[in-house]
Amino acid sequence: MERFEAGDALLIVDMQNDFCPGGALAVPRGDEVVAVLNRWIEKARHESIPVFASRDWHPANHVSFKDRGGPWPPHCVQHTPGAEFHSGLTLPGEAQVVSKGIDPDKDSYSAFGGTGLAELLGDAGTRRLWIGGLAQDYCVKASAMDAAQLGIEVHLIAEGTFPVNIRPEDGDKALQEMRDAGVIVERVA
Ligand code: VGL
Ligand code: ZN
Repeated sequence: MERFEAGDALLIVDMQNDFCPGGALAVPRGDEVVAVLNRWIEKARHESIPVFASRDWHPANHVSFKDRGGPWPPHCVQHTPGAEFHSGLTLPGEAQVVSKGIDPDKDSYSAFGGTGLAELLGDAGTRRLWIGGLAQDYCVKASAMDAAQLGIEVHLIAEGTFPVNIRPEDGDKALQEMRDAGVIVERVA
């Protein structure tokens, strides 16, 4: 595991039941990253590195749902069990949670979309951001690329994320797009 330093922050993206096996929009093996991310969370707490968590938090009539012509089955509907964080995830009480996709008529894959996350990271003095969670080819990718765009040095925790689309080329394509945007892909066991 890489070392944290002052100015680092950890972002856990959408580690919710609906994105795990058995959920409405399951990422294959999605639950396997919980143990990995818990180790990073524990290390962050130990070193007083701030922890942020995003959640997909849709109204029941969200525009990204198939019945409104969107690409996805209903998922992460506010206040339903599917929208809860995976019960094994050990988020500390002081973790700052941001919710996205709240507007029925707008979607945001990025944890930065209308959440104030950029300001929260700025307030925390963030220079480097470590990112893991779900899904690698959607919300993790969009969040990592937005963070890089903000001038933050982004490190993707590669073993802490899986793509929803498991055609091999999709996960790899997402990794390549992130690399092209300046994201540092860390693969450390
Ligand atoms: C996500 C699809 C739809 C994600 C969210 O968190 O990656 N993917 N909504
Ligand atoms: Zn969504």
